[in-house]
Amino acid sequence: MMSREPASVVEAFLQMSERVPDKLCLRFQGKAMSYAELRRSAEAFAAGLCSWGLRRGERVALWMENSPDFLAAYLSIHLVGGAVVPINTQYRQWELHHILSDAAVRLCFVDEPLRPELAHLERKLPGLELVVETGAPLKRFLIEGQPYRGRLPESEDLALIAYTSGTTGRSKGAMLLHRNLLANIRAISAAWRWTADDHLLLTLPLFHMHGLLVGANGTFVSGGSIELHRDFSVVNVYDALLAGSVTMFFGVPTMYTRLLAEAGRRHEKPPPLRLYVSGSAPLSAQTFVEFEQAFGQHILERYGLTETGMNTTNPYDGDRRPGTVGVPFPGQEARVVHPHTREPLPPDTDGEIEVRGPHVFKGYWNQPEATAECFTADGWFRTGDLGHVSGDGYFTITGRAKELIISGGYNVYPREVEEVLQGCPGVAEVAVVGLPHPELGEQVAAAIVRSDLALTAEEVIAFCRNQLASYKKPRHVVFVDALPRNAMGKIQKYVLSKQLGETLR
Ligand code: MLC
Ligand code: AMP
Repeated sequence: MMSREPASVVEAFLQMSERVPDKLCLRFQGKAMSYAELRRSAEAFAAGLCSWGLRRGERVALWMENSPDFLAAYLSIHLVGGAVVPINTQYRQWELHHILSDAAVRLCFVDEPLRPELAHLERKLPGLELVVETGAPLKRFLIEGQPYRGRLPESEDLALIAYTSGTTGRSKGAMLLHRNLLANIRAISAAWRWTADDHLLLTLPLFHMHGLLVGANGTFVSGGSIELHRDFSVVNVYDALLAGSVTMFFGVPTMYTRLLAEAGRRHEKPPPLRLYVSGSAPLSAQTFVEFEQAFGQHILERYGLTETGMNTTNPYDGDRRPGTVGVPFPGQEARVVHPHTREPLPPDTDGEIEVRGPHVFKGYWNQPEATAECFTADGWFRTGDLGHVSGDGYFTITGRAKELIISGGYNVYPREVEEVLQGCPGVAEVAVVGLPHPELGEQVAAAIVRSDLALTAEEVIAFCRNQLASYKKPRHVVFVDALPRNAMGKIQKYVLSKQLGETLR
């Protein structure tokens, strides 16, 4: 049917499903799905969406845990020309209301247990016309047996709005086009030698870039397969590695720390994989070395961002240097510039990392000013990450210009937590910082000046959990008489981090 060069990942997937219909695409909870079966499932979603009246360009949210339905829904939204808005299943009222209203989502697919959380919000979201929960309502929504014959998305069409970077307290929607996703996954697949023989163990959440745009997209364009887990359980992952059919594993550093601990509890060592990849947060050189000792393999570390997908990677062949994030993917550029003059810096000099290439997003949804600010005149994207590049081209990330806490590979923007805690009864002032954590990398800590001295740390945490994703709650709450401020009255976060760090010891 189709022979043109695919303009989107979904088109590449359709071509694959025609070329190798019976090949394994996905295994989930012991059940296997071929390319043709996943396609049929995606077409049932697509027919449901068309019959309901979804128009091209409209946004559909996915608020679901990992499952074949997630992937079928994702593919179907692209089939019919819609844009996917993936939402972290830990999000609560504050994040949900913002994302669903900001992106003007018309329809949301949701896991049945999460449905009540949305029920509270629906009357405040008149634009959200339909919520389809898994189980019987989803079965009624799907229209089986209708191959999709409509127009496929073009490369310039909007594929996805991913919410990120809440530097202003509210997250911004990063708009990724089909051509961004396709260019990036082609570069990744080439760099990592991804082939149809690969079987990827995927336990990362599909509602974030790492799981969806690397793990799933890479499989669809290479013709490989996924061993999909609902979430990361170290025991299940270790068992799956021992079983021997997996060729690749992608994780965040916390997963590797847990795998190391698990290896210490087991007698058997998994057979070697073709590739272990780490990203989304810094992998310590210590974990890299310990993993080599315990598993006999060099983890390949790469560096990415929601706005850009994957930027740099350690080499597949050659020197994987611990503590570095490697070199730009093929066809993409990266450089280090002076944070103020924006002039490129010589090797080994710290500055801000900028990236450019076909993978870089179009801009922030409905935020022309924020979009203009993050690009230079000649198209470089300012990552907000600090670092340097070696004489032979390896990038190292040394810090962040943006205020961001990365806990277990999840991003927490202090401003967002501060805004929520500011509304907590008994809180007069609050400042949130990241402190080191042995397993999560960083943890959220809050310093609070109370207006009600009876307020407890437990109440603060409970308040936060009701409003925000649970991983954003402070793990450490310290009540102080005053926040450290400079002469201009600005809170000195570095002083606070030091003070709070001392209270933790
Ligand atoms: C869960 N919890 C966390 C947490 N994850 N707390 C802090 N940081 C985290 N990362 C909390 C929950 O809120 C809950 O608290 C308790 O821990 C147990 O929850 P859980 O679901 O059982 O957690 P667990 O399975 O242990 O999760 C840990 C994890 C997970 C590492 C497997 O966080 C994870 O999957 N991280 C990967 C995130 C990811 O994909 N990032 C990529 C973003 S894309 P309570 O109090 O409710 O019990 C990106 C770009 C790029 O950054 O470069 O890739
Ligand atoms: P997000 O906003 O979720 O896309 O997170 C992107 C941020 O994660 C980047 O700006 C980096 O700060 C961080 N990040 C991703 N990969 C790495 C890595 N390998 N090492 C250090 N930081 C990373």
